[in-house]
Amino acid sequence: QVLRPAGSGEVDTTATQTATFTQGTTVLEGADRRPQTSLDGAWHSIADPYFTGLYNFHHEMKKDGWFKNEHWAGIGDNRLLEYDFAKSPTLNVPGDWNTQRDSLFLYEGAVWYQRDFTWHNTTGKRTFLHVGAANYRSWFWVNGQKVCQHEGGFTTFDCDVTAALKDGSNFIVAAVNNQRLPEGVPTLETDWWNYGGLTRSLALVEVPEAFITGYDLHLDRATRTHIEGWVQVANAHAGEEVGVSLPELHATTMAKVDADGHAAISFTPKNLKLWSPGKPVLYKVDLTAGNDAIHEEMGFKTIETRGTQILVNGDPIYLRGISIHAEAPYRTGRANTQKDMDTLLGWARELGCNYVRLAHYPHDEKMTRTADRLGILVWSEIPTYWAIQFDNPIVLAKAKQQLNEEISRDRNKVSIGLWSIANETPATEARTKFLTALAEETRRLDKERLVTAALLVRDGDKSKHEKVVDDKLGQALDVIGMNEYVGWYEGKPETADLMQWTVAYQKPVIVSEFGGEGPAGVHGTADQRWTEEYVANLYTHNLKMLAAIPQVRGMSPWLLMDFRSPSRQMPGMQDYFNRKGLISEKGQKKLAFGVLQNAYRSGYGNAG
Ligand code: GCB
Repeated sequence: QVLRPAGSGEVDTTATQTATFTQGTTVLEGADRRPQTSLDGAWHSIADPYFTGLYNFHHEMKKDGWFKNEHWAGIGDNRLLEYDFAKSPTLNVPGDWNTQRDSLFLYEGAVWYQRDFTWHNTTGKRTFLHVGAANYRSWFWVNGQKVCQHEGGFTTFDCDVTAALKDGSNFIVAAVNNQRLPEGVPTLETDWWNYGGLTRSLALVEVPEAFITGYDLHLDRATRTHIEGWVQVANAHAGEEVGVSLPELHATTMAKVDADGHAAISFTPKNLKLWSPGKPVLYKVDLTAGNDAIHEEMGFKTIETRGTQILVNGDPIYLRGISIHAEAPYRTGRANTQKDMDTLLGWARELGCNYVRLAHYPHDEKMTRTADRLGILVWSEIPTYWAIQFDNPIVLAKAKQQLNEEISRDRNKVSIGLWSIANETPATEARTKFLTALAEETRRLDKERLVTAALLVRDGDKSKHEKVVDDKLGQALDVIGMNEYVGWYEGKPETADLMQWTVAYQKPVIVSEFGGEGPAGVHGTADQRWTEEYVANLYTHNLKMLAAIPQVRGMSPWLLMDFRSPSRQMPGMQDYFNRKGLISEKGQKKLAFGVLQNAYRSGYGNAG
């Protein structure tokens, strides 16, 4: 072993984390509205289960890791090289690796990616690498130079690659590791497939030296005619002007940035029509700052609560929804194409939905853009799921990072109505403290949306079939989300008829989940588990039960389409799929789809 070249001597401390892993990333807001040079397509790839490309035999980071992208010329080339991207198979980006190569179907570990690209430098410009998502940890090098590393599998991030680029041919190497971590967000247990890789699009985005990094333009709740917010510009001098205009309404406002590059915006375009679920009015919005411009497409609405009501543009609304995982229809794998978004949200509309819960993590940005266009209200969530390490401050920092990335990307999407900070977490003191901090962070980042979480419900007096919703976290929320599984994890569908509900909060409640499981095409009687008839009956009884709870202002049953999950193994019934979908992954509608559709189309729900 002593004859081996040593590593850089830099010991990787990330295993026993003392700080968050993410380094060198930011969120370039509105990046999808800027001109982009796509890096999508075929990338060379190497599965590296021992992460030999990054660590030496003493687990020190290598100086000459695979990010150097060396090529072996064949016999006669006497350098010792043990990898060669150019001779390795490709994976398509965007895409999870699991559904692209049989040997990677169950793989959890590191995979390397490499591709060449041509680039021409423009003076006075800055270039960012825009990553739609990489699950779970990722490292990026441009021309052998490290540019950033990121943790979190579902949020969008950008890293400044200006200094690493050269004129002409360039190469980029990424390592992505989807190993589940006890101190991860999410943690070891989830009920979804751990799809690894560069699961969403990558691109290069060029901006001028002084550029818009973020903005928040929203309708104020008091007047509902007034647009307010801010634009943030990097590298601007105090006093430089920022412009915001809605050309279709001939409305323009100018504002000056302060020493921190911040400009407050406030103006009242005449004849502004509001966006609402089912009435998706969007406007072109042009943002300018010096040489920089972003051409947005935005809508304007307000959402708030009054007692147990949810108000959109001041009007009480009942949210007829459905939960959706980012599982690709027809082909499985991570959903990431416009067609995936159109299919999933098209089905939601067919069902009669005015709202969707995008579980359990931020979905592709195309999804929220599509919801804006279709007029569907969105519940967006970060994967603070089940029992993450609530007593670990590093985990709180990671959750806050994901929240920041989620809100920075989507705060200007008018479809967003609710930010969900958690799903089915244990009601411990550490949990409540952690999530209360996340609720505060959410409001600091966006005061215009409602804060919610999907809570567990507890049994009260069992002899009276009592169910109680009194989780302490409810105090920190605007809207109480609650998951219940009467008829599936407990009792029979008819048990729902006996249930007595006590909700301790005079706040709106959204039933964030209920449902039952069975494959499309399996038929039997209404009391035979796994049959379409059983699940349809479960829906009928649950719909009746939930209509009697006075605080309920919406629901998103579990869920639109079957999705892959490693814990769902019953051969013939599940085969690695959670079959609670109203539609199979092949697009077959089950009986319960019709039950919910009938209810929604005949005006189910009480807006209060
Ligand atoms: C839940 C979870 C969801 C699961 C679902 C189920 O409560 O929030 O992620 O997939 O139950 O099917 O058990």
